[in-house]
Amino acid sequence: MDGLERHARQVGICPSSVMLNAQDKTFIFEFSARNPFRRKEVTKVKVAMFLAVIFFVSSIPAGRAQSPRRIEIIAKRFTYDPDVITLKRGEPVVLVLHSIDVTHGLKIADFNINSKDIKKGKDSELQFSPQQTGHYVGQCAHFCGKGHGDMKLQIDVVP
Ligand SMILES: [Cu+2]
Repeated sequence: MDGLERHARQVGICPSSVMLNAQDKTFIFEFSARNPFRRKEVTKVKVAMFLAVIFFVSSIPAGRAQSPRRIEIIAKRFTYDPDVITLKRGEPVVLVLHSIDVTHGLKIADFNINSKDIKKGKDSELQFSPQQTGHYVGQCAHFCGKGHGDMKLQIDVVP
């Protein structure tokens, strides 16, 4: 290889550990004059830390990709705000419903959602993942007054 590997052989590090540590020249030179047993211990710790950092960094984007999109919706007599939402097919979402007057609900039969318990002042989370494109209608599922039957949420699922 180069002077680094020759130096490593002189101080008794096997070629495979040189490969793992070749990018950290300062490390090998820093410990070359010290007790070889201690050097090997530190080498293992360094390699483990290096792999742990790689694992941690590579796991960050995956974690973000899987967390569902949150959509805040206000429920009040006799409407949802917004009352039209657009979702992507296959995308996991969480509808975060928040009532500002009385208890409401939300039923979306096509997505197996039926909540009768959207209470005033409390966030209610409904999670699902639409599997087919199309136009769907959710409806209030908790009687809330004379306009209850007209309290609807339109859901457009696009490719
Ligand atoms: Cu209602």
